[in-house]
Amino acid sequence: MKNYDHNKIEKKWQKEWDKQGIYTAKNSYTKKKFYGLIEFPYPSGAGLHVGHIRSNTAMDIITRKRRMEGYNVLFPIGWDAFGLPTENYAIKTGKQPEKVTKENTDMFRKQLKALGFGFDWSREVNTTDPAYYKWTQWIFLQMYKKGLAYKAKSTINWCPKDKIGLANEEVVNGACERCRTPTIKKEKEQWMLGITKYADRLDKDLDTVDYLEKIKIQQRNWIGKSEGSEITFKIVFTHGQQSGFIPVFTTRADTLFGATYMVLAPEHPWVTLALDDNHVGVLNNTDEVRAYVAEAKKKDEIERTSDTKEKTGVELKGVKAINPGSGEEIPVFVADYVLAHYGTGAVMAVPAHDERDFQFAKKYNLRIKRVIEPSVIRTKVYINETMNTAEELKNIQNRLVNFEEIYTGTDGKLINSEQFNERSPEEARTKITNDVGGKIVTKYKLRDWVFSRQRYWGEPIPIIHCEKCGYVPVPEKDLPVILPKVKSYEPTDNGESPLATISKWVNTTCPTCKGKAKRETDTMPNWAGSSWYYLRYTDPTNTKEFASKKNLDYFTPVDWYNGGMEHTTLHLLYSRFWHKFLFDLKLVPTSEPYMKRTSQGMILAEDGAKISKTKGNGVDPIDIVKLYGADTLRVHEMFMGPFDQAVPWSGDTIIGSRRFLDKVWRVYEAKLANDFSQSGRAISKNKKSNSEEIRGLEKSLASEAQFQTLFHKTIKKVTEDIESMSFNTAISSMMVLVNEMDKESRIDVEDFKLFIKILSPFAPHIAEELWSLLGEKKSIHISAWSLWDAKKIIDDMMTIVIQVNGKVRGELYLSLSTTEEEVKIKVLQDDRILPWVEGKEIKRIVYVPGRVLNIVI
Ligand code: ANZ
Ligand code: ZN
Repeated sequence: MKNYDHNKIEKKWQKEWDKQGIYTAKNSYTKKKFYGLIEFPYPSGAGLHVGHIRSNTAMDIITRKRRMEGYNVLFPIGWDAFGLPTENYAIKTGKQPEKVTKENTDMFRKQLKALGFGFDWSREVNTTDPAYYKWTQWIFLQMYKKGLAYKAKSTINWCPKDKIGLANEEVVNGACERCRTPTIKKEKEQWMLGITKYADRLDKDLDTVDYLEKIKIQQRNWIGKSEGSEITFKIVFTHGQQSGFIPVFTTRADTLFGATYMVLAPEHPWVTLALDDNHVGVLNNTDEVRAYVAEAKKKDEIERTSDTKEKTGVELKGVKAINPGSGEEIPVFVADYVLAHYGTGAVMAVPAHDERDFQFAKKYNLRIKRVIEPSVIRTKVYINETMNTAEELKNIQNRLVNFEEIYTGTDGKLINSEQFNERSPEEARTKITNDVGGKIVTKYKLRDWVFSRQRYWGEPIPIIHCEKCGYVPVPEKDLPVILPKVKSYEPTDNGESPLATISKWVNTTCPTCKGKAKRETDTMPNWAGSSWYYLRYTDPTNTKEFASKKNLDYFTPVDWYNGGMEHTTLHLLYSRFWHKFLFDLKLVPTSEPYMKRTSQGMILAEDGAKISKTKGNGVDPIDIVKLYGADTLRVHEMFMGPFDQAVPWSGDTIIGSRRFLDKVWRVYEAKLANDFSQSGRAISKNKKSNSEEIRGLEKSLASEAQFQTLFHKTIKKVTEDIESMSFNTAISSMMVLVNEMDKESRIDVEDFKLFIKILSPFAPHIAEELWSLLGEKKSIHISAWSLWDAKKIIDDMMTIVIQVNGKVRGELYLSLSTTEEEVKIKVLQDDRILPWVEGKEIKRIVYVPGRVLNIVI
């Protein structure tokens, strides 16, 4: 008997697949296509760990199934290789980032190949390849031409250690996401991308795609669409003289009459103006306000808006606002819980109906005026009458107590609001907005995207600064603007990119006036290259366009994209934005890039901690491949737990997955290997006595039917489970089946082939080996997917357990239509039962239909 030698088998087939190019997507244009995508990896120096390959394995399984279903499959891979870790490594070692990237991608490629993923390696892309980033720069220029890329002064989060500007999302709890140093705010001219122009479509078009609900929710929250009103308040000096107008953004215009003070963000232009030297005397407490504003600017947004943090603020003494509803004069505060960049940076505070305003009002002793009467109070009597449990009563009472202080709901009617009294909040919202000359507006939390870094290892921004002409885009024929070699990768002390020190590169001539000019030295953020890479895969070597229309029309959109939840709000949103922009230029055929998006749970370290390079708690997949085989690792990855949930890596239980494959091998060896070569069918050859033979045959016919049912049910289950990404249950059902096969005396070779086909996406090497041992010449991975026989799935047999005086003495496998009488006769004739009842008086026979027959003697 031959052993299952994974090392030999896996290497052999990987070579063979490469040679035959079975995973190469064909530019066939007519065949139905399937584009399966995973997030391309960042090739770090640490290599892949077992956590990285969960997503790959899942999409590999899905694309293998699609290939067998007759699709022309595109399942590409590449490298998202610009970014900080490589650059920081270059700074430390002086090694060129290109060299480091090459070494790392070579290592990653080797690892991925050893796992037997069916990637189309002929379409490999690398974001740091000038032939690739030429087109990243080109797309940037198209955005520039449309006014979507612009330079603006903005306060950025600055990491003093990395000397880098960070996007908001790269700041975690007030510290740099990478090095954990607390960030500070810094004013800097930055390139920005106008993603907010697409906010509405990015939100709305989520309705048209099949994303996991939690992904849609996260995207919607990030975009933060909010419909409300803009209402303008008059500002007056204490002595009554008018000073100007300040608009506020509110989602609750119905509560206008309850606005008892106004709050401005510390960065609000009005505050800045009041504090400047030309406006001395506008405020009576300039110093106090100035100090508060300076303090607030140090804090980050999360800290400022945290629910648990005590709200602070300072009154702007010397000015008042006029509530346009009630006409009342109300105080104006500056407080850091109001954000400068949301809405209008100013709010009307309604402490009776807003939680934050309520806390603030309590603290500073401000007037609380109720303008909404909750409907629950009015139904109090009714509730009391129908109340039946003490708990319910208590619940209601609690709510009533809360209402006395603050009510944030919208179920009720207006009070203390003059002509609007008795109206519902819903209705009052528009009525009040119109009455005070406000307007209904939609606001978004989303901000424009800070698109420059002052670092080396990124795409140079293709812009030239001319003394006369201002910003001039690099002519398209001069693309790519190649990253020049530098001596030191260290950012300069004033925070400029190291590119700024290479005067030969920086100094250039203006494409427009031929005068003296300088190149932009900022580079793009690491999200640039990944914003369109899935388009390049369709046509990766095109030198005339980022991809041909023909290929884009055929291969896009991506049919199924799987990736991490951590990329939901950044990469996913950014790439949808770029895609929509390209769609508007008619350069891609659809307005959404990805039809379907799913997400895997994380694989944690064995102790449940996050796998991280610094902790060194990652397991190298190659070690597992050597010991148990890639197929075992793949099965184990998918078997460890539900795909969408986090699971700790388990090195001990991997042996279970290996045993499963061992058993598959053994079934082949024991029941198919010998006979196959002679007759193509395995036949049981054991010599048996006649009666034994007959009973055996009867039994085997019965169990054969039972087996067939299980067999076809398994095909169905695996087929469906792959679609719902329930890989773990697909595997466990195959395990059950293989256990049954192990017990069967014979296995039909065609059945076995159907089985290894459904196993093949999970364990492609062993399946291929067995397939070829069974005489097949073409790869199993391009054979047709197994279909189940619906007729065989209907279970029309029953198993009757036979007991004598309550003790199990055997069982019978009978057609469901067998009557009680027939069952009794069969049992009493059965020679397993006869010895127990012969010569005894049968007192009773108790039959539980379809299950048990008990003979009482
Ligand atoms: C008065 C009011 C009364 C409000 C009430 C709420 C409840 P969303 O839904 O997130 O859009 N707001 C407006 N601009 C703000 C800013 N720059 N910083 C902090 N808060 C701001 O929230 C909109 C509500 O958040 C607005 O409606 C405003 O408070 C506040 F019973 O106005 B509201
Ligand atoms: Zn010029």
